[in-house]
Amino acid sequence: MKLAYSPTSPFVRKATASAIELGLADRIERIPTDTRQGANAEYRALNPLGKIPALILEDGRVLFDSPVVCAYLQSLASVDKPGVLLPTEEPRAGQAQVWQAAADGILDACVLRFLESLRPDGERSPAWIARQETSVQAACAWFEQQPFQEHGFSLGTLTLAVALDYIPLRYPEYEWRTLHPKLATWQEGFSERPCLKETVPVVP
Ligand SMILES: N[C@@H](CCC(=O)N[C@@H](CS)C(=O)NCC(=O)O)C(=O)O
Repeated sequence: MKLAYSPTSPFVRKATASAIELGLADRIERIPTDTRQGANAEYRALNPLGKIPALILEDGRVLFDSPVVCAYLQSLASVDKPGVLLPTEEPRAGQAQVWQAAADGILDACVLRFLESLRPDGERSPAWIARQETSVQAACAWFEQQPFQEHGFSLGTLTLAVALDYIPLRYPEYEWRTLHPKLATWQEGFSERPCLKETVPVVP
């Protein structure tokens, strides 16, 4: 399998960390793919949305986006490591799914805010930036009320940890550690997992 990859993408980090956690990392070849200026036609033939990650299977099928890639990896490990990323029993099953969605939403809002902040004076919309910031802040406040400490590892908590690590890179003004002490304490311990330590983003 090949993974369209960049060292800074938090969505790629989800997929890579999932593969490590499931013991599948050795089966994945990483293909450097730069989408920052927009994907080229060759890559869009694989993923028409031009986004990473995408997982290219040996039979030529291409899987995207990151929730689909991670679910596929979990299906490959269904015998050895069942339910590691996607638990099957409630309430953990639902928590894993909705927490992944909320943490993906934090990532999307951070990316949109950052891209807007790069636009020239006069084209930049402070209202749009504020809207993305509200999404990040509200989602962090919502997470602070969730029982993530008891939940253990899943794709939900993995994505949450990836999102919290990404906030300082794209929205450094938001002091989430000070504002959300339960999340901060949890993140400190959770980040010790090898799948997170081995995938710390490299920012040029
Ligand atoms: N929902 C997608 C988001 C992926 C995404 O936004 N990837 C970014 C890199 S962090 C990208 O490739 N952006 C290129 C573009 O939007 O043109 C997922 O979960 O995989």
